[in-house]
Order: sequence, then structure tokens, then C-alpha cells
Amino acid sequence: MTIANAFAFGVRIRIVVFFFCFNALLYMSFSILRDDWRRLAAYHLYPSTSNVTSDDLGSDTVASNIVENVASSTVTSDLSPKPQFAGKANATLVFLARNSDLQGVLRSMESVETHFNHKFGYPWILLNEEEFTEEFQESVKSKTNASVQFGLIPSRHWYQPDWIDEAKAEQGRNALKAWNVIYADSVSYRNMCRFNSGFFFHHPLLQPYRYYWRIEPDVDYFCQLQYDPFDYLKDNNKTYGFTIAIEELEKTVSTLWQAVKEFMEQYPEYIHPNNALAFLSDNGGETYNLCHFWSNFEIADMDFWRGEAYTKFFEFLDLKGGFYYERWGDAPIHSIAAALFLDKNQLHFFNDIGYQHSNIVHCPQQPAFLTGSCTCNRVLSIDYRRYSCLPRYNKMLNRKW
Ligand SMILES: Nc1nc2c(ncn2[C@@H]2O[C@H](COP(=O)(O)OP(=O)(O)OP(=O)(O)O)[C@@H](O)[C@H]2O)c(=O)[nH]1
Ligand SMILES: [Mg+2]
Repeated sequence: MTIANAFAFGVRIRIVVFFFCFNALLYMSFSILRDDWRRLAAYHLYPSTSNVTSDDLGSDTVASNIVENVASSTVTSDLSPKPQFAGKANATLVFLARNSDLQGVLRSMESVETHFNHKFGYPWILLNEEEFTEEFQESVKSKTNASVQFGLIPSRHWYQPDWIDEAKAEQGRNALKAWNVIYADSVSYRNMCRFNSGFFFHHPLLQPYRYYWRIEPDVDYFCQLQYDPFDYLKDNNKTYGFTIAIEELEKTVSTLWQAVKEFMEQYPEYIHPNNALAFLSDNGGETYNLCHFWSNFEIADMDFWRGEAYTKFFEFLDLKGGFYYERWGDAPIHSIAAALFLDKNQLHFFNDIGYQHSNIVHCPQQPAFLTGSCTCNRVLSIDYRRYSCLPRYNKMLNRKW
């Protein structure tokens, strides 16, 4: 090749590289503009001045047996333009809270609305063992265009049952206190754990719904969810979705696994042949490795909790008294049931939902991080750190990540 030919060849290569880079830049700019436009459109198409009736939420979300005092909390106006929400699943956002949780409730609602629900308009249900104040109800309603209902929890679903031996329960609380276990001496915390384990899905307001997303005060969401997670569960035959899997404090569940083993012996028919026992135990079920899905975030199918296996399981455990004699949490109870009674493929890790509760974060790795325009710090994600049970979950499913 002569020098002149080599020079011409070099120029051609540069021209080709230039056009390639130019086209790539053009495509990236177009994609960014298109996504921005979509986001803008999403915000502007759904005006913030009106509330939505149950008719707007699709026929399968109509609350047919709404309790009277609760229905009055949903305001509708025929004059206002109606938001065009996309969510059509038979699903609701469930929030257990106290009046004193108001600021944390508003913060969490804002995060859920911004990252998901402003597009989908799923109804909110807030539950409390005491009446919510007017201030609480008004503030909550101002945070969403979707319908909001406030429900009172029946006393029998909340308070420590009479058949619990209070002297033994007190001993249990003192023992945990001596170990500096968080919420060691709180009876209300135990009421809450028992209610979340065995009763929330029986509340009259929740009866019309099948799927729920559990929200807690002061949680943060970091990624724009581009799809409907309820539809995802339904379309993919999934039952229980989580974002964080970690180890439980051993002192709070000292005798839980013994009770679970008794249940398994007594009711082998409920144990799924393709279960997720490997997530719960590292020795084939002899001992519990303390792994559980963190239940402050749950997107799941309430029909599973309402079904025969879970009903028997909860009743069996409740009679052991461990909610009060120890401090059994709803997270290990839900997780153990889901892992044992379901096919392991019915569990779902919502990797693309960036989430934080207290100081624990799940932040998606690439490419979900980019797809969701996530604002969390991936370096802080709990996924592969100490106490995370995600590696066990992945190993069980023969997944690397
Ligand atoms: N109505 C009511 N709700 C409660 C009570 N205790 C806790 N909750 C709610 O139950 C859920 C779990 O309680 P949290 O205090 O968040 O418990 P946690 O997540 O284990 O601990 P932190 O969030 O770290 O404090 C939250 O939605 C609380 O608002 C209670 O006594 N009454
Ligand atoms: Mg919490």
C-alpha cells in the first residue's frame, strides 16, 4: 500500500467512526428526550385535583362490601376531570399505622406515588386499632389522587388473647430486654406482628382484593417502576414478592423452628414438593438459618394467606404463644410459610424496585438501575453483604445473581 493509499484509507476509517459516533449520540439524545416526554406526559395527563371512584379502577377492584364509616372517607366529584389510571389489577396498597406515624406515612406515600402509583392509581387502605384522626385522614387524602379508605381493626385481631399466660409473657419480655433486643418489652409491637401474620388480610376493607403491596412509614423508593407488579405476579404465577432477604434476630424466634418442624410432621400434605426449604435451612430442615424476606415490603397474593395451609399454620403457631412469649415477627412467619407451602418458583425477587427501610437499602444493579432511573447508591445495597440471604436465595434457584 502506497503512502497516499494508506492516508486515504485512514481518512475513510475516521469518516466511518465519526458517522458511527454521531448516530449513536443522535440516538441517545432522542431516547432521553422521548423518556422525558413520557415522564412529563405521565405527570400532566393525570390532574391532581380530583379523587377517583371505584369505577375508575376497573371492575375487579370495586369494593362491594365497604364498611359504611369507611366509605365516607372516599370523596368523589363528578365535575372534576377523572384521572386515567393504568392499574387494573385486583390490588390495593396496605398501610398499618398509628396517628403518631403521620409524617412517616406521608413521606412513604409520596415516594410510592412518585415512583409508581401516580400512573396506576391503586387504592390505599390504612388500618389502625384506634380511629384515625381527622387531621390524619385529610393529610393522607391530600397525598394521592387514588381512593383512600381508613379501617378500624377489630379488637380480637389486635390485642393479646386471654389464653396467653401474662406472667410467662412478661418473663419473655424481660429476657429479651436483658439481651438488648429491639422492641423487647413492647406488647404493642407483638400485637402488630401477630396482626400482620394472621389477620390483616381478613379485614373487611381488604376482602374485595386479592393482591396487596405493604407500605410502612419512613420508607423510600428509588426507581421508576415501568410496569404493574401485581400484573407481573398474576401473569407469571407468582405469589410472594420481596426486595430484601436478611437474617432474623435469633433471640426473637428461639422456639419457632421447633414449632415449624412439628407442623411439618403433622401436616406433610401442605409442604410443596418443590419448596424453598433450602432458603430457610442449611442442613435439610434440621435447624433454621434465620433467613426471611423482610416483610415491611411485600407485594403478594392474599389468597395464599387466606388459604387452608396458611390458616392452619398460623393457628398452630398462634396457639404456641410465641408471638408473646418470644417476639415472633410476621416476616419469618410469612417467609417460612411461603417457602414451605409454595413452589419455590412462586417466590419473586423484585430486583428492579429500589427500596430503603431504616438503614437497609436494596438498590438494583445494572441494567435495572438504568431502566428505572434509580436514585439510590448501588454500593450501599444490602444484597451481597453480611446478613443478606439473597445469595442463599439465588443459590437455591441456581442463579448467579
Ligand atoms: N396501628 C398501629 N400500627 C403499628 C403499631 N406498631 C407498629 N405499627 C405499624 O406496623 C408497621 C411495623 O412497625 P414498625 O414500628 O415500623 O416496626 P419495624 O419495621 O420492625 O421497626 P422500625 O421501622 O425500624 O421501627 C408500621 O407500619 C407501623 O406503623 C401500633 O401499635 N399500632
Ligand atoms: Mg418499619
